[in-house]
Amino acid sequence: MYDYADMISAVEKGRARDITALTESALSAGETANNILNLGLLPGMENIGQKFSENKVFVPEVMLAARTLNIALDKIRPLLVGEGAKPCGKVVICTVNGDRHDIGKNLVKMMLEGSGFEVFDLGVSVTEEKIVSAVREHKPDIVALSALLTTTMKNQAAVIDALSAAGLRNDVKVIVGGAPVTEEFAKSIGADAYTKDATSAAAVAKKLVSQTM
Ligand code: B1M
Repeated sequence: MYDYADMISAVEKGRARDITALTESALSAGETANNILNLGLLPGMENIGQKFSENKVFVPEVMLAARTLNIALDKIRPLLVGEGAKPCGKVVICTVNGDRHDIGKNLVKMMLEGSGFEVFDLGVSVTEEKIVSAVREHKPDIVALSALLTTTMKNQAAVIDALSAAGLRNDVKVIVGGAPVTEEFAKSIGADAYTKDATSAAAVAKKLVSQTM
């Protein structure tokens, strides 16, 4: 059993300069990208998240941890997403307006790419107007919206309203997710699907696309 203690601690303490070597060492030891993500990186983020909610650490420490995790994600990305099948659809993805959390969104993006989608990533804190214009430009099958704050969940609804107002709602499926988002909330705002994690987001996206074909 591989010992992930150093990797967990490197993420938690935001030791960005150590994370590449630790990730490489886990890969050389034969660990899979999934194990590295689920046993090394995410537990480190959970630890710092717990301390953050107890006011034991503050935004700068959490930002360093997030940066460290993102460096490792970049490293394991090709392994996590695999070879990628031929494009099976297009997705516009972002974190909604007012919300700057991007780790979950980046994971969803990776899984979608790994499932063969062409993904247009608009980034974080993206306004409804920008999303509408990206839908006009890229003509995606799916718009994927992430929200991590209870105060920004409502902006997923605002995107759906903006798509309707622009006459584009029937052209795309909208999937929503993020820690505070629930199935019930997704239904209440008229989203086509809610998924709890990145893997199920990719599976649901495939299903939605196959239904429209
Ligand atoms: Co923030 N933050 N944060 N934060 N932060 C939370 C979310 C919080 C729960 C922490 C806490 O208090 N316990 C809390 C929200 C409380 C609430 O709304 N109820 C919070 C707060 C309050 C804030 C600030 C307001 C703090 C402040 O400034 N006082 C501020 C807001 C800034 C803003 O966005 N405008 C803020 C800032 C930050 C940092 C910048 C420091 C940093 C983000 C860095 C970054 O993302 N680059 C940060 C972080 C890292 C967190 C925690 C610790 C970790 C989030 C994370 O990345 N988790 C978080 C506490 C926690 O969640 N334990 C917290 C790992 C990631 C893989 O999980 O994003 O949930 P997650 O994604 C999951 C699923 O949700 C799902 O798939 C992923 C797993 O496979 N998923 C989708 C996500 N999007 C999806 C979309 C889909 C489908 C599934 O379909 C489209």
